[in-house]
Amino acid sequence: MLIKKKASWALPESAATPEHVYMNRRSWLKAAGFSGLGLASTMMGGGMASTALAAITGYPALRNDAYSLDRAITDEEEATTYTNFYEFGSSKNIWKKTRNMTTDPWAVTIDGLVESEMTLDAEDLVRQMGGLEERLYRHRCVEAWAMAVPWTGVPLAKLIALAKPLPEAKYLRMETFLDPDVAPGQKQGWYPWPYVEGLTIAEAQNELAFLATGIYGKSMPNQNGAPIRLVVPWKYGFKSIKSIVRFSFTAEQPVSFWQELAGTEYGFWANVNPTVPHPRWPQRTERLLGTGQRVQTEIFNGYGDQVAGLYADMSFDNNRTLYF
Ligand SMILES: Nc1nc2c(c(=O)[nH]1)N[C@H]1C(S)=C(S)[C@@H](COP(=O)(O)O)O[C@H]1N2
Ligand SMILES: [Mo]
Repeated sequence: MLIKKKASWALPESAATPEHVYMNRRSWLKAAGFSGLGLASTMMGGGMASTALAAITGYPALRNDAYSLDRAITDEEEATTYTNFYEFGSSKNIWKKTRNMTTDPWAVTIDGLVESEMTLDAEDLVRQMGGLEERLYRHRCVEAWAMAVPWTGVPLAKLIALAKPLPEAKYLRMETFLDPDVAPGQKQGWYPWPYVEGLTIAEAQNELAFLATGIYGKSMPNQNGAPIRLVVPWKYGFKSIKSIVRFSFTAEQPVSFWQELAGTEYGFWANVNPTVPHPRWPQRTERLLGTGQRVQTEIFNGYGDQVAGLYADMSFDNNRTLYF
């Protein structure tokens, strides 16, 4: 059939849809087992289809204004090109090396002391946990650099509700993928791969604990921990484990990656505290990425109102390991 005038619906989808919606629609179609132009162009015929698909993937998500910042949002390019991801090397400039990582599909296992053990695709998990929201959070690396970014994701408490931990479960242990062919850093045998992190169940249920699937209103770039990573903004950045494949509920306190490597420098708790120096450098101030500015570091990274109660029974002054 001869098409005389190209109708708007015959435009390539990328021209008719904002980039982030288009990209996510494609990944949704792929996850749902659909491929090829035929279906995509049929579905984009009506406004309904694009609305429905955008609602499933959820970008850009509505911002939850309960989490506001007292500082400017970090430049996007800065936050997505200056990253810590030791699986791909120990430098901050590894973002290009993460391109070989395939994050769709992505199997996530929930196991251990739970009523409902399960393995499911990350996208499915997110759908089961409910809708995405955006939050502005600070991030403070133990190396004394900091940023402020819009994360998109789901409260971690929703994963706990889904898993239904047994009464004996006291901790949540999280693990990153292990695949040295994709992540050359994992060929370096002196590191205790895979990357592991942990929280108490109470910490994991705190309103601030967040599972992020996106940043800056788009799905997560590989280098920032696609497709799903933890964000716990009151703790030093190394607790915010990237590219998670397993959530295990345990009775014993998990030993985290950095703790196993250097327990006197990086402990289980790792709550941000300017008054307790790291054994090799002070923590009083932090450098704001991309600005040249240095500002005071705050206790719990400024989130004391939300989290100080978690540690009320613990003696911080007498136990450095509450920080490192
Ligand atoms: N799997 C994994 N997760 C990780 C890391 C890592 O090397 N591997 N680095 C951590 C550290 S030290 C920091 S500061 C943050 C950095 O997150 P960003 O690169 O998105 O800023 O990720 C954390 N999560
Ligand atoms: Mo870090």
